[in-house]
Order: sequence, then structure tokens, then C-alpha cells
Amino acid sequence: MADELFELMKQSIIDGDPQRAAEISRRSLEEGIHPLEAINRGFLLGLNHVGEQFEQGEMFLPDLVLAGEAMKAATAILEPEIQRAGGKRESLGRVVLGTVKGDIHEIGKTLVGTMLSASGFEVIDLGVDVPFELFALKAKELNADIVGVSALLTTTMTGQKNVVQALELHGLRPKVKVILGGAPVTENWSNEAGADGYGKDAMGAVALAKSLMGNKVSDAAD
Ligand code: B12
Repeated sequence: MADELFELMKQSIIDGDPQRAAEISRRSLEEGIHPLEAINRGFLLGLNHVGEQFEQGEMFLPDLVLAGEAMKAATAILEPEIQRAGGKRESLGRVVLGTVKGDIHEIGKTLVGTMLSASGFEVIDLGVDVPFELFALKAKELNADIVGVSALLTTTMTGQKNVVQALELHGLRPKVKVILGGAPVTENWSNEAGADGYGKDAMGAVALAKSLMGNKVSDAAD
């Protein structure tokens, strides 16, 4: 039964059908499927399929756009449920999050924000196409503990390093930890960019943020 729904979820993304994606999201909640499971075992498989087809020249930009819209329709319904399941608790730390300049991919970044917030972090989401220095200015203004930078393109990934440099320039390192993510990001790149770590997915992002807060020297001014 659940397997059938996962298949329908995947197909709604491949078809680029936001209405259908929303409808199946609601149904899956009614049937007691965990929203994160719906994302990981259903919708994401569709998005990966579209990405692969696009790379092979079998699908085109409009397909990518529609798949993105369908994914957003699904997460609009599922993410509030992930938040609710997290409940309210004391803040584990403050995270400034965004997708780096030149890059408008938002789905993964938003999912990371939702998971961090459901796990007890305070998240300030700066959105997409965020100028390098704005990450630093916001981190300073909001006294952030962690800055999270997402990049989905090999061409914009280099911007993550610029964010680390902007934080250095503003004297915020190492007080503010930097975590990186996005499909092309690896541990090697994270080291090369001078970040504190990278998260492979939203669960990895939460584990990383928690471990960095555990290692963080507490600041009397906080
Ligand atoms: C949907 C999509 C789009 C949509 C985005 C819609 C939106 N509102 O976000 C649109 C249509 C806008 C788009 C545009 C483009 N795209 Co696009 N897109 C995709 C696609 C299919 C899915 C991305 C996605 O949402 N994945 C799902 C999320 C949940 O996964 P994720 O983003 O990887 O995030 C997870 C982890 O990476 C991690 N994570 C992410 N961020 C962070 C941050 C932190 C701090 C941490 C710790 C972890 C973390 O956790 C997340 C949750 O698990 C991918 C293919 C793919 N399978 O990745 C191509 C892909 C990324 N796009 C690609 C390309 C080429 C483009 C365009 C250049 C196409 C064009 N010719 O115009 C443009 C670029 C626009 C721009 N300037 O940004 C290529 C990139 C190739 C490359 N290596 O550089 C890909 C890989 C497709 C391909 N196979 O060729 N795209």
C-alpha cells in the first residue's frame, strides 16, 4: 500500500503535476506515512529521475521547472508536519541559512532548514541567490552560531568559499561555524573551502550542526 503511494509520489514529480503531488502528500499523511519518508522514498526519487533525464538530454528545462514546482507543492504540505512533529524546545543554536549567489535551487536548502528547526535550532532562511557578504552581515547582526550555505551547481559551489572568506573578513571565524551542502559538495571541497563540515542530506545537516554546537566554546556574550 505505502509502496504504491511512493510510486505515485515519484510519478507526480516526473509528470510535473503540483496538484497531484499535493493531493498524494495529503493522502500519505492521512495514512500515517511519516512526511520525511514520503519525501525520501517517494518524491525525491522523481526529482532524481528528472535530473538524470535532463543530464542525458531526454528532458528539458521546462520539465525541470515543472518538477521543481511539483516538489514545492509536496513539501509545502509535508514540511509543516515535520515541524509539528519536532515540537517546541529550548534552542540548540541559531543558524543563518541560504543558497549562494547565482544559484536559485531552494528545495534542499529549505528542507535542511525545516529539519534543523524541527530538531530545535532557530533558523533564519535568507532564501536563494544570496550575496556572499550578506551571510556574514546577517550572522553578525543576529549573533548566529552557524552559517549554512547551499549550492547545487558546480559553478556556484565556489561561492561557498567566498562566504567563508566574507566571515573571516568580518572577524567572525571561528566563532561562527560554517556548514556546506548541495549535491556537488563533498568533504574534500568542504575542507578546501575552509568550512567546518558538510551535510550529505537533511539528517546529516542536523547531526553535523548538533556535533558542532557540542564542540563550540560557549561565548560569554551570547
Ligand atoms: C529542481 C531542479 C531545478 C529547479 C529548481 C527549483 C527550485 N525551486 O529549487 C530549476 C528549474 C529552477 C533548476 C534550474 C537549473 N538547474 Co537544476 N536541478 C533541479 C534538480 C532536478 C533537483 C534539485 C533538488 O531540488 N533536489 C532535491 C533536494 C532535496 O536535494 P538537494 O538540493 O541535493 O539537497 C539535499 C542535500 O544536497 C543537502 N543540502 C542541500 N543544501 C544544503 C545546505 C546545507 C548547509 C547542508 C548541510 C546540506 C544541504 O540536504 C538536502 C536535503 O536532503 C537537480 C538534479 C538533482 N537530482 O539534484 C538539477 C540540477 C542541480 N540542475 C542543474 C542545472 C544545470 C540547472 C540549470 C543551470 C539549468 C539551465 N540550463 O538553466 C538551472 C540553474 C539555475 C540557477 N541559476 O540556479 C544540474 C547541475 C549540474 C551541475 N553539476 O552543475 C542538475 C544536477 C541537473 C543535471 N543532472 O544536470 N533546477
